[in-house]
Amino acid sequence: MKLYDTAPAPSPRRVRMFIAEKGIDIPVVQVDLRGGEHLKTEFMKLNPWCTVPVLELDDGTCISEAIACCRYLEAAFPEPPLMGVSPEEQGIIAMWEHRVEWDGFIAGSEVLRNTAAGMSGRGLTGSKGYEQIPELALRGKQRIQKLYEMLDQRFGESEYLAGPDFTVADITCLIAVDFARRQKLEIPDDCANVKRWHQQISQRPSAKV
Ligand SMILES: N[C@@H](CCC(=O)N[C@@H](CS)C(=O)NCC(=O)O)C(=O)O
Repeated sequence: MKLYDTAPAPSPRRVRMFIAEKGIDIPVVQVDLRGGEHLKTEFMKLNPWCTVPVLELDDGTCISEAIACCRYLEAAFPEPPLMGVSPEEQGIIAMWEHRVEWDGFIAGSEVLRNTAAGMSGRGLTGSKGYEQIPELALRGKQRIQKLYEMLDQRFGESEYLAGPDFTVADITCLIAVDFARRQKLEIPDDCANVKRWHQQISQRPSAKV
């Protein structure tokens, strides 16, 4: 098995962190996004959506989409469980994970992809180039402020995002928050609960891979 990764990019970090929490070792292949390697025919054979991460299994089967890579790894390496065990846990964790992917990751992507000079003509991922829409970046910033409000309320009532245990929802949330912070959308000073959670999760060894 191998993981196609790009070290500074947030989406593959979700899978690296998941792998580290599982305590497994999977060889990594770096993909040069800046150099456009992901848009070349060779990479498109692995993932026609032209994104990292991609998990390539030993028989050549390729799984793209960060959460799908995690889903495969959870089934192949069940311990420790990061996606819940009981049907209720699995549903609740998936709900929170999806919420922060949508409200955090997608909002952060709207900001980055519609402002970065290096992403001109790359408003969305994939083989078709889309122009940037500056209004989407403004909306993305508003969405991140709303995310922080929602998270502060949640971490006031729950130690981890999906309940009493660390799960994949915390992984997605940490990386969405770090992605926003990289774009100068810092955790607001009045969000003490988010700061508490962020400091705690950032100290896990898996947060540093
Ligand atoms: N929904 C996808 C998003 C993957 C994604 O957007 N990856 C970025 C790196 S964080 C990428 O490959 N970008 C290529 C590009 O900018 O064209 C997932 O969860 O894997």
